[in-house]
Amino acid sequence: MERAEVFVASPGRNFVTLRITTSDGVTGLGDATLNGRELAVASYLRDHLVPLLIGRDPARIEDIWQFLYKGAYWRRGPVTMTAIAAVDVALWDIKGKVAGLPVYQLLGGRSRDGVMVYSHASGTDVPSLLDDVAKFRDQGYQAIRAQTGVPGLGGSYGVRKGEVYEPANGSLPDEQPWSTEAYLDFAPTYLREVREKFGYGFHLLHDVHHRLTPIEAARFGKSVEDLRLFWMEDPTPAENQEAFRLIRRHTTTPIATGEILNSIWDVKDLITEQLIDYVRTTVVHAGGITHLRRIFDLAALYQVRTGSHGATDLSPISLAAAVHVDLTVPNFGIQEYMPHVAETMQVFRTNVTLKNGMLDLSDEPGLGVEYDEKAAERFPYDPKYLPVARRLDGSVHDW
Ligand code: GCO
Ligand code: MG
Repeated sequence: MERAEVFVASPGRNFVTLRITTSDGVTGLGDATLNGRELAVASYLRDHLVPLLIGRDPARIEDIWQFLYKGAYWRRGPVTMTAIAAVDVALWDIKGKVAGLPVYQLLGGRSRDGVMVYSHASGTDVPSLLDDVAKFRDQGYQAIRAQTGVPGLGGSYGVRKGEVYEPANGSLPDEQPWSTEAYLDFAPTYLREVREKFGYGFHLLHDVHHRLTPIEAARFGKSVEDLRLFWMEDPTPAENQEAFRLIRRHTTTPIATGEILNSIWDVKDLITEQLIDYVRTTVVHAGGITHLRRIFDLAALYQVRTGSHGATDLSPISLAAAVHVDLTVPNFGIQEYMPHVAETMQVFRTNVTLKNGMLDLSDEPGLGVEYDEKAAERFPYDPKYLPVARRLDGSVHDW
């Protein structure tokens, strides 16, 4: 590797991008975006990893992964694993370009014709949520996540405010009220309204955003069993993998978790004890294609399927990398998908296409993504933070 550059830009939202150039002039791109903590990863890359890459053979992807992971002494964690992921994905991009093959061919070729996605329907209230669901049904999506603001709580959490869902906002975190009681009474009622209005001919998903205790999550799962959710996502914080055992004992509503987890160790018990149905780790936050495949292979042994995070705080590079992986793994489940805003697409060019709720990509070598450095200069870094939830007594709650 001759050069590795880190770009921080905010075309619609903040993204950190790594570009590696080989001595033959081949370039590879990696996403290094960690929502609300972008500069920490940029510094990890610029100050600590880039100097280690120069002069190293870009073909040795596995060896470089081990070198960066074990060589750091400090293992795991979102900043480290996002930085390693960016290097790993850029090296797969380079390998594909050198071989003249798309990355999915290097991963074993297609296991399926396309990648089923779920979109985000949301609204500040139930009528606007139902309008959003109708819009996505009309657009041909086969799976839809439904979220709406809880009455009396100021419309917070996981809900679109303007045209797009973008919770990171403001140069200081927005502190929003939360009541588990109000949520537990309300959420099942609007999910029921969605089923009553639109029927069972599509997959319905819901994100709990880690806001319940295990027994509350068990109650929620039980109360929506007849609505046949595709999954309830992040029903409880996952630091304690054991917690999911209690939820599992009480409900057949499928469980998904993993978007904030970074390594195979963080999901090991969840997978091997079959405490979840879908693992949501991503290329960008879980160590790149090399490590994600290891997680997905472990999951396949236990009939756990994939359902990678794909909100717009993951850059188009991550989305493309996800589609390459999703096309190949035998235990693919679903891919989260939100279209990036127009400003983002002025900076990133990809060949990812959407048709009938399925993503696909062309046979372009590598990842099939280009980064327009000049266009990115028009969008300087713009600090934005995710909101923080406080219970009605003022104490901090889980996101
Ligand atoms: C998801 C996530 C988003 C988060 C965002 C935080 O399932 O897509 O939970 O809703 O808001 O990705 O960075
Ligand atoms: Mg989520």
